[in-house]
Amino acid sequence: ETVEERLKQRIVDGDRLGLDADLTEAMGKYPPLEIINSLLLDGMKVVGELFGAGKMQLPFVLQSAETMKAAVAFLEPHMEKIEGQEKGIIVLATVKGDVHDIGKNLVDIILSNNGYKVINIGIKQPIAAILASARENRADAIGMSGLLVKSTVIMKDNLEEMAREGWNTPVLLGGAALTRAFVEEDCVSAYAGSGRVAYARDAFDGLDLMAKVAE
Ligand code: B1M
Repeated sequence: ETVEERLKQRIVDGDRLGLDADLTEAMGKYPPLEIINSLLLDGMKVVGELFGAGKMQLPFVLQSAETMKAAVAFLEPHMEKIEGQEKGIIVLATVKGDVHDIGKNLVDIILSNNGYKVINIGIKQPIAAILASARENRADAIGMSGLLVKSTVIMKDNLEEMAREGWNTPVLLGGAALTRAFVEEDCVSAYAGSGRVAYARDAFDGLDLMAKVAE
């Protein structure tokens, strides 16, 4: 078995024993972000498929998620960082009712490593908490993440609330249940006339969008 196969399988199995040694070996071949994007996330995709098909139970999904988090924590100090002046401030949250945070935390790492200040306020955040943090930190952008289908509806509600309150801060939306069409049609019209709403397919997309927003 190659190190690539082993790492992917570790995510599927939630197997952390010896994880660091495999990650160290993989770092001899790939940069840390590539290990995450092309090896570890492949394993997570399999977990999602097995779970969706009823072939994997929730406690095992949790083990996979914990393994993913341990791997990211191990790799993070080895990632390239752009130091220097702060390019902009973003408040990042997983929306109300949603606990999924692996994607959000990857966005945090990638933005932080690229010169942005990220205020990551965590999971299950109601819009009031997100806005309070944005106000307090004078955020240049707000990022909302959510993986459940119901989270997409909450994002749209959040934008309506923001429009009602007269906000015009740009908003980035991301997470597996979203589609570009939903963001560009429903969400953009919910925030109509107020500010920009953009769909981030992945964390790098989030970085590109943040660069545009903070210009
Ligand atoms: Co859950 N879960 N889960 N889960 N889980 C999904 C999302 C699901 C699709 C699985 C499935 O059925 N196949 C399904 C949702 C179905 C739906 O809504 N229609 C589901 C379900 C049903 C549930 C529960 C309801 C199960 C239950 O309790 N019966 C429950 C929900 C609890 C709740 O939220 N209230 C639940 C719980 C869990 C765990 C706790 C066990 C665990 C999460 C642990 C954690 O995050 N700390 C978990 C996991 C791991 C998953 C899957 C398998 C993997 C998610 C993940 O971490 N992916 C997931 C299957 C799937 O997504 N297909 C699933 C890796 C991550 C890096 O990707 O977050 O998409 P993602 O992030 C990407 C992009 O989307 C983007 O960048 C990232 C990197 O490319 N991105 C952004 C994300 N946010 C962004 C924000 C940005 C920019 C980009 O800017 C703001």
